[in-house]
Amino acid sequence: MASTQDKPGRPGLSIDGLIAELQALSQISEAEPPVVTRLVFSEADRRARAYVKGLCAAAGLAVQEDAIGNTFARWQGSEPGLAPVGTGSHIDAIPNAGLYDGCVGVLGGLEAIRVLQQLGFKPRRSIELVIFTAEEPTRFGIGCLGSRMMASVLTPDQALALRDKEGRGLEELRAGAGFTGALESVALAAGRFDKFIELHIEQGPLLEQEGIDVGLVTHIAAPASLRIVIEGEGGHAGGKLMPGRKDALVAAAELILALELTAKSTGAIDTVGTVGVCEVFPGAVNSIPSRVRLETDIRDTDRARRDRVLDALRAACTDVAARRGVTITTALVNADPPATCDPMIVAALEASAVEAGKTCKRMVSRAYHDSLFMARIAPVAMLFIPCRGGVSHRPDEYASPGWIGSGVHVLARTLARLAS
Ligand code: HGY
Ligand code: MN
Ligand code: MN
Repeated sequence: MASTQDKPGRPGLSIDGLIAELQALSQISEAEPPVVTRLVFSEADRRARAYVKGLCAAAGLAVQEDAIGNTFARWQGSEPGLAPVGTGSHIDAIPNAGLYDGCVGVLGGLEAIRVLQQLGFKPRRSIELVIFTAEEPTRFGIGCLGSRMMASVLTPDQALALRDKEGRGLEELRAGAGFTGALESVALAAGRFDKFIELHIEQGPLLEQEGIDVGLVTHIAAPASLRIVIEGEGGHAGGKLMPGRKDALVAAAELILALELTAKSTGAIDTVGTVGVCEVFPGAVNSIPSRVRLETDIRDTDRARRDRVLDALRAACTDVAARRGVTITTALVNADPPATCDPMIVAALEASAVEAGKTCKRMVSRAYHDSLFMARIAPVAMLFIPCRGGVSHRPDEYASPGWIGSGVHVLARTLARLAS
């Protein structure tokens, strides 16, 4: 059971099929391949879901979907009354993304199940593959919609209030994708899963730099997102002289720089701040911007340090508004606590890595993942594999078959351990 780079002559189980499936999934995109864009509830998302569900059914898994499309593919264990061991991730992708983020955890999780089936393993606890709806924040501005609702971190009413850029809500979009049922039914009770493990690319450079096969995640950083709307006076770019202008975009520029400076000056390398969305109105070259919307992303492994950056950014808004005579309003989209992975599962992953002859190290996850919310209802851990140059959220994101094979190998051994 291992990667395509098995030792010569050893009857290993190749993952060539998995690599082909990852490539096939990447072709299901709203953008021209190799660029992957796959927004939740888009036509591409629907086709991608159908493709993966087909693979699960072909593996003999019982597939179910909840009211917003979280998908559960179960390999029935010999004791069906026991809570299953879960694994999985997401297949939605931000614009201009790569093919490995999330998909390695879904198709790699499926491959781990198939390898165990081929080896004749019989699980006592069921093993359940999960495909989470809307891990990425692109559609509704908040990440992990599916796992937040599963963990009751986001209520049905809060979810119903979400809107995408075209003003469409969850009800319209989920119905359009064929998902019905009471939103209350998405919430899972604690204990629904005995344990949960997510396989994912690191989305950072450490494993590749240090030549380590797999990462054992001990903590998942705490993400926060603050929406900032700046309103000025606008006006004619030629007729309105510089004195007395109330230019919303120049005010926004000050805030963008303030976020960068604050994130850099906490004294901790784990603090990060990003402004990934800057929407300018009216967006005409000869019109002074009258309204700007900024979506900011602030993270840290330490919640209090992260919240100090949030507070500093709010203070900068007050200062810039007063000095420039613009109106600035802020809204906190989310400010989640970090998650601690379950030491027992981390130890099981480590034991599996050693058995498989793979090198490993404990590390934090700077990206957030659905495991951040699964940790509210089950013991979780994450297994990282390297990605080239640490690159992610770009079309040149890449994980080698050897790296993927190591991740699948260690995951399969650990699932077998936990499901026995
Ligand atoms: O942004 C994140 O950390 C994740 O990739 N959605
Ligand atoms: Mn991502
Ligand atoms: Mn991801």
